[in-house]
Amino acid sequence: MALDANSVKHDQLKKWVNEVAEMCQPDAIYWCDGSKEEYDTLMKEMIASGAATPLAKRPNSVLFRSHPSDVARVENRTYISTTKQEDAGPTNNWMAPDELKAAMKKLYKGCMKGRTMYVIPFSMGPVGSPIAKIGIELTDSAYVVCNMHIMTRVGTSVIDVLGADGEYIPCLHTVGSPLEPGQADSTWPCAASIDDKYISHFPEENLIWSYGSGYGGNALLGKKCLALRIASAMAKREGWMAEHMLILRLISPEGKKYHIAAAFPSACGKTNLAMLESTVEGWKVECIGDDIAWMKLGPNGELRAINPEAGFFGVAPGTSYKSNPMAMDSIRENAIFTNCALTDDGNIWWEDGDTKAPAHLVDWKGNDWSPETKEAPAAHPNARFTAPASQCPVICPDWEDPNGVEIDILLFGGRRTTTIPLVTQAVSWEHGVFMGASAGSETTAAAIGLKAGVRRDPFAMIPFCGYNMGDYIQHWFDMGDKLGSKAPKMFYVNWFRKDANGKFIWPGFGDNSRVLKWMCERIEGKVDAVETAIGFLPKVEDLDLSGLKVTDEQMKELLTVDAEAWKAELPEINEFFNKFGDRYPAKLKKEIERLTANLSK
Ligand code: GTP
Ligand code: SPV
Ligand code: MN
Repeated sequence: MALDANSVKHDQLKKWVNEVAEMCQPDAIYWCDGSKEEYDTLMKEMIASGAATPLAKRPNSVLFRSHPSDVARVENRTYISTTKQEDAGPTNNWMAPDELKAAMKKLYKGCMKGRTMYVIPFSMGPVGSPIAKIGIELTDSAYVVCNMHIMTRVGTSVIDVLGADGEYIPCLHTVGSPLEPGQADSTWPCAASIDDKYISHFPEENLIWSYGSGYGGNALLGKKCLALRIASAMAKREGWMAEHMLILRLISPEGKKYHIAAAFPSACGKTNLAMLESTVEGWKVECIGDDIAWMKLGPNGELRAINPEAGFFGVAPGTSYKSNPMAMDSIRENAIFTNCALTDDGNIWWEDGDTKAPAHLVDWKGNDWSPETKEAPAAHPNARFTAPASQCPVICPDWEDPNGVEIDILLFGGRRTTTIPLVTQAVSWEHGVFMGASAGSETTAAAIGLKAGVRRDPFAMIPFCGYNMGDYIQHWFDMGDKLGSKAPKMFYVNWFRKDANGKFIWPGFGDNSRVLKWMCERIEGKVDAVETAIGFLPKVEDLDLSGLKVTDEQMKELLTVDAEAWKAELPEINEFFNKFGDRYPAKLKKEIERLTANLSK
């Protein structure tokens, strides 16, 4: 076990590892080989220390409980550090690289005392494939190592691909909780104060520095930090796209394959849609990815997408055999659960799952919990499961194809109780970019400290864009120019409309297949649509609603354009776009002017 550091030929990498070790002063350095033996050994140690609880009901699976202050991404502590502030843009936190590095170096000094520093060689995308990017994460968290084993491709083969001078993205992470000699560790070490946490990106040098958090995207640096923030900046420079999108294959009863990529904000339904079980007879979904898509022009000018990840880091609450059976089957074994509740017989439990709460649980904070005396949910709303994508029963046979799949349909969306119809088709690429750019969503528990209410979240990328958002939107227009007639068709969806009693109007989940089917029929030219001020809406008779209990009134509510509500929203969209200043794309301005004129016709 462990990779022999002496076998590493990459001198620059070894130099960087030694420099970090000098600064952070770990007790030991361990090079990860990515083996099962390594995973099992680390997990055994964490079980022995009390950090992890084995689950009798799920083979090779464990539960972790985080510190109550460390439960999700921290957007207000996330930085895009470019030489010029305008290159980070109005939607990102910014600090000058020198200043940010100086502040963080103070914190990094001696931060790994009493701990082991793990060197994790990982690949985003299949190892050795031309589209893959290699990262090296240095971390003092064994929890991070085990999660990275599942979420990325970790191992000796990555070091082999790097050779003596291959390119990699350095990712430095620490929980920021050094131990004095003899000091007992806590079960979830992290920085004591949220103001000491930093999730920093230096896109001009492809560098990531993270300090103080052990949770999700703050700590598993291949995911949001590398595959979205750093990759989006690389993609802009190199003419491709790194997007917060699921990828799925939809197969029609005739066997025709359609590929869909969809951008919904965090906790707004990507994992669910990605592995949906269709309720329309004969239609089938295969999952390619549930969170991130890297998309490039293919040899024939088409848009091709790959999933750079190897696992799912999914929202647990709400997941059930009714809502997402394929996710439930993916987490039967070999899974890591974080901040779920624990049952007396050694299983995990969360709100809106398959079973009612039993009389006794241990909640995510480790306290006794019962439905009678409860003061708060037993599972944290951002409780998560980590599971290998290969365990998903409907994983697409081509999910690891380095050539990716050709995207036919791009979807945007968000969580909106009012105003936004069930589905709208863009009338052009430019209009579709406007739809994506103006997307708004009610905030969720996936990030700490967000105000409740609707926020603008262009392409679900507001927390993940590694450069100026105005330039990012322009990049979408530019990609449309390159794609020309090969451009995928674009749609906007909203599964989350509520009625006066606060109940979801649309059944959602598997029944979203009915909307996907309509999209395929649209792109085949099989069905007409109603042209409205905001785009094409379905004729209700063209939606396959067989066997569904929705009333005509409800469908009408889901499919009408509320012009007054839209008009009321325009000032807010304008205010948001105006922040782009001299980076405000002219084509975007033209689209909002067109919508404004349409709405007052
Ligand atoms: P991240 O991993 O944070 O990026 O989230 P995600 O976009 O993958 O969201 P996910 O699919 O995990 O869904 C988040 C929550 O939304 C869960 O509680 C789901 O049960 C709920 N949800 C997903 N799809 C639907 C739907 O069609 N209708 C309704 N009402 N809820 C949904
Ligand atoms: C998200 O918040 O969009 C996630 C979870 O996918 S995390 O990896 O923590 O960012
Ligand atoms: Mn996500």
